[in-house]
Amino acid sequence: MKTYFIYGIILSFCLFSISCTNAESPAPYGPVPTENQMRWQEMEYYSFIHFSLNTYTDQSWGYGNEDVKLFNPEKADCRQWARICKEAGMKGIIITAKHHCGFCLWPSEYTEYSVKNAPWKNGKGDMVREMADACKEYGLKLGIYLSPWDRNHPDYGKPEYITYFRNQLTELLTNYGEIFEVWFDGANGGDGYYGGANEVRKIDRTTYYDWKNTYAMIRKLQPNIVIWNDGGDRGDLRWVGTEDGYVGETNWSLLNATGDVPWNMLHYGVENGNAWVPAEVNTSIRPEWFYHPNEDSKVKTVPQLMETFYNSIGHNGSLLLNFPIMPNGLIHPTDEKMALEFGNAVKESFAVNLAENAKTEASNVRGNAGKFNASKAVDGNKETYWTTDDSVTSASLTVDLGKPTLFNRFLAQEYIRLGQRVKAFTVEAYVDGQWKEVAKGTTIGFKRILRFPSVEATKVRFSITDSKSCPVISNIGIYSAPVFLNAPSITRNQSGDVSISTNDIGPVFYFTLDGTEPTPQSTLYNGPFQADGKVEVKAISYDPASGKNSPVAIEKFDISKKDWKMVGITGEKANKIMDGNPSTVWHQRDGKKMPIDLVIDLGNNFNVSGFKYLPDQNKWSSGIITNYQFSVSVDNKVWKMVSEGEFSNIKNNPVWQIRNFSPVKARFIKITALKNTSNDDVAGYAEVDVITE
Ligand code: FUL
Repeated sequence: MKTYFIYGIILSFCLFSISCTNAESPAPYGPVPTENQMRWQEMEYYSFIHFSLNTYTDQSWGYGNEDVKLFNPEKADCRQWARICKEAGMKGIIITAKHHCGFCLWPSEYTEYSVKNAPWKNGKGDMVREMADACKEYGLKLGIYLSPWDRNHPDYGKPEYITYFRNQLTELLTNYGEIFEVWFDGANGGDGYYGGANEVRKIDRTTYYDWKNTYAMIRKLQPNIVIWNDGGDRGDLRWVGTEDGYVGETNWSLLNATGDVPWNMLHYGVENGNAWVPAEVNTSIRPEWFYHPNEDSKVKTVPQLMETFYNSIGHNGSLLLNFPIMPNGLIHPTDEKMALEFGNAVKESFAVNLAENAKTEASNVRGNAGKFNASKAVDGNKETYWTTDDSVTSASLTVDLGKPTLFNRFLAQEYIRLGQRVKAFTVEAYVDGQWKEVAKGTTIGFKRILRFPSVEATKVRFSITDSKSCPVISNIGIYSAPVFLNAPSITRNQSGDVSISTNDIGPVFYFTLDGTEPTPQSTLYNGPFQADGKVEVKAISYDPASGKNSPVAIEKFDISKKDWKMVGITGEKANKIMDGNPSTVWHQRDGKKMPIDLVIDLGNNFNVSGFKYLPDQNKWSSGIITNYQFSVSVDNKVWKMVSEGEFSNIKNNPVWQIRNFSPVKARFIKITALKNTSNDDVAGYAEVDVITE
């Protein structure tokens, strides 16, 4: 009896000590975020402001010789920018203090190429100061974009430039209060003005800037900063490999501390990486980064921005959304409208968390301790979490909704201070007495949101099916979000047939051809229709079930392409460049050497005042033209060159390249490809078009 008693005491002691061990917080697993990264991660959503001399020259990248006198934004108002960002739900603003052209928005002591020599405010203005003041007033954080590449500076490419670059960084990181993020663009080296040298300057991106010492200086001046750097030493944040507004569905906040970072690592992170480098998704509210008037009808709509939201913040990334500033110094009213409507749409979508404080149950709770039980994932406190015993890497948590409840979104957050762990999970709904899988995902990280068709259920089961170590879940959310219909896409083929389509299921389309806004009383689309020649098509999607319609899609078509012929080229395939379909491409790769001409007979004489080129949408494809000449002729004998230059940033942002010039009579057009992104002898075209008077 006595022996049993002693055994009993020993056993209780063992059980007690096991439960004590297990009731301790899990040890961190793998790399974890720094305090600076944590603060940044919680910001989630902030903006970019692109404003420079490019705004006045309709360019994407300035060459460095643009006249400072162009910079005169008579209505410039950083308070307008800050107000819009604040009202849109953003937490900070990163301003292009200096873009690749080298022009400085602040009166830098180290160059004459700045606002101090511009007519704006008689050279007394400082846009970075005004931005800093406006951010302060609206409770926003300030970030700085300082392009390492400087196409104006005579010393670029030489060691002296590094001193100049650091002097400028010091000015910006010393004189404008706390800076939350500094942004170093990946475009580095190439041709430029360089103080009049007009030459190509190549640098080694890995060594030229001596990032190690530059970083040390930055951290000394701004201890709370995060560094974004594409291509240099590993920064605190990473690019996601596209400017189109999405990061991988699988998204590890990890990279290797050293070595190259190929596209798949940028996009998905590295599962077993040894450094915490989370993803920042940067994209513009318009196709381009700087303001171009021809994009006024191309501002992203609420459904497009919601898509971006789910593919960035909903994929464990942050969202850095750009506003291009107009030449007058303001954000365009359409951009403001879309940003504010988007902010409201996000608020509306996540207004009610149906899981908050609901009854929960977990298949395993660490040490059976109350402080780690399932309720901690629905208590609205980001510092508490549900976690399991160390040996458990698959576990489930059930939320009892109490009554049949409709929902279509599931949100989960890991307590990332202890590392990112979850590798796979499922979401099931309890419908008619049975569990039905409604969604599944891979990584979670700081925040993961899954979308699925609305389902009505009494319970929801969140099952982690694979995890690197015991899962640590700080929050889950269940929502019923409104569905936003996408504006339809409008295309026209070479025969002049217009088609309207969407990826959404169920809607019908209404359209107009007279410039008026389409409504459900406009013409119903019954299939492709003829609308040849110059015409503007406006269309909406309409969902008869909900009575809701989409934003308006607008497409302006120029002259008919029915009589267009390629000169000197036979074969059907070449017609892909005028079939109105952006996903079909034709390449000239038959042994020709650059420069490679493409000549088109328009069939008649026209007053041509511009041309448009859409590159292959696959950025890894060869044949994406970067440098071009455009010529016209009435007889295919005497040619006049009317435009030449570069398609800047075309690889990362493969949007329509539009060039305007003074109207000129032409029947034949010639695009001469001088160079492409892969430096070989291939010229590719998804679409080519002209602009006529
Ligand atoms: C790119 C740049 O080259 C663009 O001009 C823009 O600033 C964008 C944010 O980054 O790589």
